[in-house]
Amino acid sequence: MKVVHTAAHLLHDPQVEYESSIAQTPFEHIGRAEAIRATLQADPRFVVQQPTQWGTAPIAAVHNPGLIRFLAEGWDLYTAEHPDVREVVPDVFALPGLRSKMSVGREPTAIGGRVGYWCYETTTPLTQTTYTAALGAVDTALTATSLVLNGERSAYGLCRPPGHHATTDLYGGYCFFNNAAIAAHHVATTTGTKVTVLDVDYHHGNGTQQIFYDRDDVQYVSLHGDPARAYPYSVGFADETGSGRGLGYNHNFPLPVRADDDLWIATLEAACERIAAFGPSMLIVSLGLDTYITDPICDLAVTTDGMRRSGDVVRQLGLPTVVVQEGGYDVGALGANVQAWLVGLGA
Ligand code: Q9C
Ligand code: ZN
Repeated sequence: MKVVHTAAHLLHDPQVEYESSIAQTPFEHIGRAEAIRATLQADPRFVVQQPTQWGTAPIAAVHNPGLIRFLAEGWDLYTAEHPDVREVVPDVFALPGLRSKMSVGREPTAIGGRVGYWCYETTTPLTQTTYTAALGAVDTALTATSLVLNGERSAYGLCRPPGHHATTDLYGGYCFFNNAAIAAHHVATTTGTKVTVLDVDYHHGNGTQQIFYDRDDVQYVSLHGDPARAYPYSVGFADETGSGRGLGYNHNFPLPVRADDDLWIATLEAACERIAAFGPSMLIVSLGLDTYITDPICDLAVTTDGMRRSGDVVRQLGLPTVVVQEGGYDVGALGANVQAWLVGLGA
């Protein structure tokens, strides 16, 4: 199986995240992607290549151009006012409740206000070179996608930073641009065919769901920790089924604490029935390994063999498949878990 990877991810290397009211070493760090690359490079079933560059047009087809502009210039403008800052985090969030009944949302001119207009939480710091790394992750997803469009049965994009929490207008959840959604939109619009995004990260992909919620050409199917207890808290409930033309094309499968391999696989099989009924031309998998039994920030109980079985269930759909890396924070097991999943898929 072809693997797409770029060293550009090393340019996103924040030293601190504010999580659970504590400043701590980030869970999402460069060692994650390096661990995955080392495992796959040592396995002759995988061949690693670099992405080509796609520019910002495919990103602007999915995201607000204002978000792209902010990520491109935000660090420079912020540190011009605050020279000692190494990573930018919002301190005021432009929540709709602040202006409800009174005003529409308007991007502030002050850089301190702009951060909280485009970012919705505190664990996604913007560093001097984060924008370049985020572009590299998009390039990685699109290059893996083009390999499959050109006839590969499957390909894996080792995207970092991840993407599925980034909405049309907002970044957060370690995500800047929604790599999987950009790839899915690219396929749907350039081929005129239906595409499914299957999201198996522990966390609900609120960004991907939001981007496609009112569309009938891209189906979104997600298994995740129940948002009543799990990040991103706001969406991911089973009664969110799409709106307008998109009604019936969004499927959420929230799971209880400590869900094990058998419950996970049974739920994945139910999800795959929805995919088969939709009949897409291509599958984009948002692959998070944070469902793993010893993941430090999640609470499901999937094993490495459960990862292999997951890939095998998806293989049985018989669809051209692009796998895009999302989360997974037990770094000691991360390479083996990605490898098991992709071997199950047929690497
Ligand atoms: N105390 C991905 O797996 N922090 N993102 C949650 C809860 C953000 C996870 C804070 C978790 C984001 C791609
Ligand atoms: Zn996750």
